[in-house]
Amino acid sequence: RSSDLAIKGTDKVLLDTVIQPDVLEHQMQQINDIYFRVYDELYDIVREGDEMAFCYFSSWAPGRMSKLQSDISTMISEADYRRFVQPFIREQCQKIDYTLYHLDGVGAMRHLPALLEIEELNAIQWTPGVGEPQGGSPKWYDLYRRILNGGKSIMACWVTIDELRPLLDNIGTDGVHLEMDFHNEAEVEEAMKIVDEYRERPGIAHEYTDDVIRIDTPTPLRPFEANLEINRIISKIEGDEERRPISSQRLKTSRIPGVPVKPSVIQAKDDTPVAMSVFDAIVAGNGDAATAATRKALDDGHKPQDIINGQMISAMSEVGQRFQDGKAYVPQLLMAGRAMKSALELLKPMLSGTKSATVGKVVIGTVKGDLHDIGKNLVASMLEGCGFEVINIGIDVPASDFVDAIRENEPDILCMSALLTTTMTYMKDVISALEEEGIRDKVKVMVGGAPVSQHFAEEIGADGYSDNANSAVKVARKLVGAE
Ligand code: B1M
Repeated sequence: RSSDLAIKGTDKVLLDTVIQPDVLEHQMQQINDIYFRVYDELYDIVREGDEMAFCYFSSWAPGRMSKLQSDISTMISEADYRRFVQPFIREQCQKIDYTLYHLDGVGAMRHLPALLEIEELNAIQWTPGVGEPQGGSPKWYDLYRRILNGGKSIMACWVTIDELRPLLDNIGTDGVHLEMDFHNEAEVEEAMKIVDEYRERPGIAHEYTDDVIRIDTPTPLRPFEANLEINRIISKIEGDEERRPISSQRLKTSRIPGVPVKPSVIQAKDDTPVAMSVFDAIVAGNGDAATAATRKALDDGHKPQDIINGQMISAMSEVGQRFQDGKAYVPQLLMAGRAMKSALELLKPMLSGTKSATVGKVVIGTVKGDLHDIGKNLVASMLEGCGFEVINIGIDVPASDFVDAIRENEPDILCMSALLTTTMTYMKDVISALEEEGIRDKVKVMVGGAPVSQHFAEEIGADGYSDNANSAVKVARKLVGAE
């Protein structure tokens, strides 16, 4: 959740999935416990009358309600989600009567099966994310059907008037919440009219025997309407009225048993680090083993530069490729970066002064107004792992600080990252500042981040763009003429 990221810092949370998973689990439980205490106190203040809660996603429920989410879900594997997220989301669903999970972006979609396993979860809100069509697009019909078939309601976001009828025709109306953006009153009325058409039709009668339901309608029903009607009748027959709030007292916390504990370093039986090659140790994200292997390679007579070029850089490329192919996740990339860094420390004193020690120098930062730093840090760590000297100047960086950093460090490349459509435009301001200061031609500019595109990069006059940490290295190498 956002709270975990804010308290500990995202990188630390992600690294702890590998380094100290038990501590992370314990902390997640602590946060959940505090969350419930605060929730109850706030609920008593905001509720009106006996039962009422209102949550961030413009939703109301006749009782305790909450929106749930996990911001790190997009960065971790399914196994890690089941261990570090699912049990805590489950506990929230059990203790809060009405719950709506914010499924954020295509990268989080792989966790849907784990979410659908949470019996007490009521609804899933789908947010497609940057660069994807919004919630009314046919692209998401199958996803909505999967969620509805899994027994949850859905919330489709930013559905347009034109998309409304096709959406309801394809997924029906049962369990469907709509969030729409309107520009004027007429659009609101039109949407209400369309939704009204899909409501229960008057004058429908039915009779049934043990195995046949006969429905009489004044006008023919469309297939989805017939389905809705049949479901309604079956519910009535079975006495299954509307879903009732889940009592918080009735339900107890449950944990998923049998999830294996990950070792923090790969160990031999006698507790000494396994002898690995530098390459394997970095790919495994094992800093101790990477340092030991580097020391051994030096003892065996290998030159520092050969170890870097022959093993370290190719190991980082391997992990980067796995990440790009969806076979490794952010924690693995961070661990590999750390392993590489600690091994590199050993070589640094032997390299100082040699020009060939680095491929090039880079200043990197996330632009002003933007606090997202995980993607930027991954790019930094990949660049570093692949032989660049990297000066990471952090997040929320104003143009003046970029200018100062360039003056001070004289890098070959200035790297800018932005994750918000509202902040990416600031990259242009930075480039303008470089021009005003007369240093634009002294440095190549490379940009990236989820909302940024090749087209945008060209439009603002950047020299390079990449959409992920792995290809960022290739682009950077090209920019410094190393490829
Ligand atoms: Co925010 N957030 N967030 N968030 N957040 C997004 C980005 C968003 C898409 C969520 C959504 O609506 N679906 C949305 C942006 C929408 C938009 O602009 N169109 C959003 C929003 C709206 C917000 C807030 C405004 C929310 C609010 O408060 N109402 C707020 C803004 C705060 C601010 O910056 N001023 C906010 C806050 C946060 C947290 C602080 C909670 C947290 C950030 C923690 C941190 O970074 N320390 C956070 C997170 C984690 C996310 C999501 C969930 C994940 C982003 C991420 O780290 N991805 C994200 C939704 C999502 O993606 N599902 C979301 C993993 C990372 C490895 O990928 O950063 O894309 P990424 O980096 C990639 C590539 O883009 C590329 O390489 C990386 C690795 O392959 N790359 C480069 C990145 N930089 C590059 C530079 C290069 C080259 C390649 O060259 C220089």
